[in-house]
Amino acid sequence: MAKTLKKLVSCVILDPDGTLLNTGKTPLEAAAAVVEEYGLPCGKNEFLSELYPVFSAQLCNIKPLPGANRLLKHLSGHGVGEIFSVIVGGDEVTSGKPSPEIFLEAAKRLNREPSSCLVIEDSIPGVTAGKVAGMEVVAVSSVPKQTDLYTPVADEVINSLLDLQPEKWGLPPFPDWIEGTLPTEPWYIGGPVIKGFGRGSKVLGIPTANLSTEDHLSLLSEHPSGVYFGWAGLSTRGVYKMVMSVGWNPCFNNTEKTIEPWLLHEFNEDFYGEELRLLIVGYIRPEVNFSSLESLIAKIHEDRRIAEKALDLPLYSKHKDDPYLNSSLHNESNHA
Ligand code: ADP
Ligand code: RBF
Ligand code: MG
Repeated sequence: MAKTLKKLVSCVILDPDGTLLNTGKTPLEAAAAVVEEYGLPCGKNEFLSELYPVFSAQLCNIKPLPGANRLLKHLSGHGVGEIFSVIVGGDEVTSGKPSPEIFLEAAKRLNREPSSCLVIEDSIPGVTAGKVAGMEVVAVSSVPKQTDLYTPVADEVINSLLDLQPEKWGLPPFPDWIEGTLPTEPWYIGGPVIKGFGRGSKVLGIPTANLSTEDHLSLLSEHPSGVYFGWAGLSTRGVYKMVMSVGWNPCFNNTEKTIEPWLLHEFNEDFYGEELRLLIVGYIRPEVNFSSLESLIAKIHEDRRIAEKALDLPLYSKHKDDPYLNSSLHNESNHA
């Protein structure tokens, strides 16, 4: 990964509403907010019916976003702040974003120059407010496939907090990356192998065993798109190393978020219809829109080498014995 130093900062300003928590709005309230925020050319009901399947979990749950707790722990552990050295409420300023007021007030209370503050924001008005305040701004894209919306204003656009590199801003690097991988809270997904786009083996020479996406909408929306790895169990065959992408495969501009696991083993035949169990234990990188198929293929092979090696580390290899992978009960769904 390129580690270009962008600019030195000494504090970080976050909006817990967008970046850390998705506070408990009703789906309709959340839809109205999104329609308004992005000036979408549709009504909130229309938006809800079309996009609710994509956003359902993100819109109204109250879980911190992936990577948020890790970020807070990291920052507070390095004296970049207690978890929140100062808090400025939206009701303590006269104008909301895109006015820079709330960020300037935060800088003032932190006793910092705006130029030494890094704002992490997921909304476009928020990104604008940070820049107008004279701060460095990392945009965490909250609208799938719409990262370009942020590019003109933000200093950097990332897909999720998993991709934040504090060292680019002169802050201490995350200590948990190991051999090119980031350990994640393990997550589980499984079901019968279905037909995919018929592209993996044919176009890339890389078969990916697809699972139904409709059955796992909320699970898929909880996890940022990107390349992950872990263990794969096939009920009648065994447990294998696995590397996969989650997302819209930007090289092919898919409209559906899919999960594309490549089992790191040579099989003599297809296994459509068989029960596939995946235990995902780590993250490698965001999805990329490569300019050629060759560079996509080369990158996937690099992902494979990284995953193969990392999965031998005790941290990851211990999960190989998880009973979820071996259990051959087809409709047991205690994890999925
Ligand atoms: P599809 O678009 O239908 O998913 P692919 O070209 O991606 O087709 O091939 C995936 C299929 O190939 C899987 O469903 C599985 O039956 C088979 N397959 C054979 N070897 C592997 C492997 N190592 N990893 C994943 N799938 C494999
Ligand atoms: N597709 C992309 O468009 N961009 C990627 O960065 C990308 N990375 C992948 C990494 C791995 C490990 C795998 C298995 C697939 C990846 N793909 C990526 C998905 C690939 O496009 C997909 O498997 C095929 O399109 C088959 O549907
Ligand atoms: Mg496939």
